[in-house]
Amino acid sequence: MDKMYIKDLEVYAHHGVFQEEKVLGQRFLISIELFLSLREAGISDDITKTVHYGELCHKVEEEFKKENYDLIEKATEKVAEFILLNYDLVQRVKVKIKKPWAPIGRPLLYAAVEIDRKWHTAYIGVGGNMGDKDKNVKDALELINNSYNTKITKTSKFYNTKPVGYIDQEDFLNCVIEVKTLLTPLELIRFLLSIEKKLKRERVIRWGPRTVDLDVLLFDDVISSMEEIILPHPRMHERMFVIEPMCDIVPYVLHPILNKTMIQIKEEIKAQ
Ligand code: PH2
Ligand code: MG
Ligand code: MG
Repeated sequence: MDKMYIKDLEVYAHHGVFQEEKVLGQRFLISIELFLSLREAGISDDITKTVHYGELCHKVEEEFKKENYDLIEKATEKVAEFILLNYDLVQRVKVKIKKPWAPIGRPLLYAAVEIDRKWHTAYIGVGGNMGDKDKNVKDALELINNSYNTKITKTSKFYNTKPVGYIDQEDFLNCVIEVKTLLTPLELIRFLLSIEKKLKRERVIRWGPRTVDLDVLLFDDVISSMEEIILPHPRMHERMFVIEPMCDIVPYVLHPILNKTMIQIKEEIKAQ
């Protein structure tokens, strides 16, 4: 991927743990690597097809001075987030912030942190079989989309499905969505759990009735076996109520372990 660089943008600000840093302030050096395609601007010579680095520097400075933080970690996180939220062309960003004059009673060239942040693509399975199912599912989608750092980019058709697993319950309404998110897998799961709670989901019977169930199916190409987050979702490839709607929105996406497309998986389930 192409890149654009800002090196050592000098900004005077008041971040720091020590009182004198908060009061007196000091100089910070901000370096930025933007990952974006420069091809269109390279062909057309059109500034609107790229990032205006002069404007970016002014905006970053303004953002960096808006609030004072104890930690350069926090100030750096805020800069990265600001860029990803405000520059649609930018997929990924690295931000490094140096403090060359940190008052630590020792001479040093600088103290610095560097972070690497990007928009992730995740697929979420949505299902519900209690109360007003259509409303519950739509409310869940709205709550997801109302967050500033997770946005729905595709929505499948809605499907009425027979319960799978624990059979003695009402039919489900199911769909899947594609989102772009700045969250980590664990943060995304916790965010979705908080929405399930808001919509009054009570976990009584495993695989039993629920107002709304939100499962992370895929997160980029991440493979994870952590207790709180197993990726890809361990049963997604067995479940027509997941694979059929996946085929609506991304038929050719690959399951990163099985190395098969959603369409191939659908054909396999059908054959069983
Ligand atoms: N979810 C389950 C178990 N069974 N069956 C259908 N049809 N739809 C679901 O969303 C579903 C299910 C566990 O999450
Ligand atoms: Mg589930
Ligand atoms: Mg679940």
